[in-house]
Amino acid sequence: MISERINEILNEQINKEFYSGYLYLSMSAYLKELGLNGFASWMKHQAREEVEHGLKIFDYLINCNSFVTLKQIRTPEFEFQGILSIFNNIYEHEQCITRAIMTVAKHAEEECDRTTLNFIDWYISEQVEEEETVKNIIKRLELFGDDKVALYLMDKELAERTV
Ligand code: OFO
Repeated sequence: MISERINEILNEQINKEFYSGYLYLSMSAYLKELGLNGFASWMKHQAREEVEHGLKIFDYLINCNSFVTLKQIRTPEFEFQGILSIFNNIYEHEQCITRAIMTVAKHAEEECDRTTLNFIDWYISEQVEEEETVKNIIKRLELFGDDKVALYLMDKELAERTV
């Protein structure tokens, strides 16, 4: 059985993951409007992944006989300033999520809650991967984002992402 405090922060984390999904879906719609279908599709996959992250925590709480308290998901941004600013936003957002995951780990450590520590390890690795992926896209956009042909090729490449 996990503590009340861990239970509460994990419930908050479900909300954060679902919000991430909502935000990325909103970005996907914007990218589609710009005609960047590959980027839009990549972002939609990203949104799905976030929902999966939330569901994984949901299942963990249920398996631990803990309480699931679903909170309201806030409205995501829907006005953006171009593709580079979108990816910079994502990077900042993912850093926030990493800090939230580290907070879960910190509390679990304080409480010697090995089960939660073991569970949250997967998220720590996942965050490293997510930040790195987004940072790589930013670097490439900074290098040749103004070059329309390069952007077209990158859009084609991102369209290949599958679940
Ligand atoms: Fe769930 O990793 Fe992004 O937010």
